[in-house]
Amino acid sequence: MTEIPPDHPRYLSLKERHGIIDGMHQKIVAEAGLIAHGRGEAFDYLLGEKTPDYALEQEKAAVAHLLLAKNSVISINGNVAILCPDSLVQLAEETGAKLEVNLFYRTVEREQNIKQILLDAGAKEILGVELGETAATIPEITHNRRIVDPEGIFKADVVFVPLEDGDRTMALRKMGKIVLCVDLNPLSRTSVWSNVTIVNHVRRAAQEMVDIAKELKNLSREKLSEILDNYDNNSMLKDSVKYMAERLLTLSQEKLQEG
Ligand code: PTJ
Repeated sequence: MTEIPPDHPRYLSLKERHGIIDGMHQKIVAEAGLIAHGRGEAFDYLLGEKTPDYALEQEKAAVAHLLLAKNSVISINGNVAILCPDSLVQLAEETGAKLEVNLFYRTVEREQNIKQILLDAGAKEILGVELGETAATIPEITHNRRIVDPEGIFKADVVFVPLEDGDRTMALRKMGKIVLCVDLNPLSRTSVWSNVTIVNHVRRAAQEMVDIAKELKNLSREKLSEILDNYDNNSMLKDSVKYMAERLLTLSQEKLQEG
């Protein structure tokens, strides 16, 4: 593993980048996962690599959905298995959600490696691995993400898809499910199609959601529903875009004056 000096100004970001690269060599992250991560980094630069206030509101709404669900599932891919396995396992525990491995670039080796990471992080049950003939499929999708666990995503009412590509979100919505996502790109198809989109880095979002779940889990169903009463994903996405646009302008004024 490449050593990053802890005093490097972008220590955390570089450490994470190398974690993703190592994850690819260990057959956890897909090769395309590196490209996806780079795209995420560019958007996170616009957030100043910090959680904005609007994201906390999005995270609260997502947690409320998870707590209100009859049957919720957190979908795990290669990138999130490297970036935040502990937080996602804790979030499942705090909200009663199941964990399911669901991969775009599906191989049995990657499924097993990701399952092991989740077990090491304390998970007890992991769905979606080596499904073979027991697999269910999501209608309308032709790629590998269509393969789902009949006991997991297939029958869930709420599905949390941290870091996703667009078509499955659309297909899950068409199946009548509530979809929650984390995506640093507020204009991606996943972002636009989800019921609740969290525009934040998945590592920060997952950790913050664990803390929020600890706070909210003792609320009544009425109080949890109130959080969602006036929630409008489209308007929250507009807030996210506005935040990024304003930060880009401020940043460019600062940086360009420096030179
Ligand atoms: O592990 P697999 O086989 O399931 O494959 C996973 C990847 C990520 C390769 C696959 O889902 C994919 O190709 O995703 P996309 O279409 O590149 O979309 C990824 C989205 O996540 C993009 O909109 C990125 O901006 C966003 N993103 C990337 N890194 C982060 C992120 N959002 C939040 N936090 C991040 N760290």
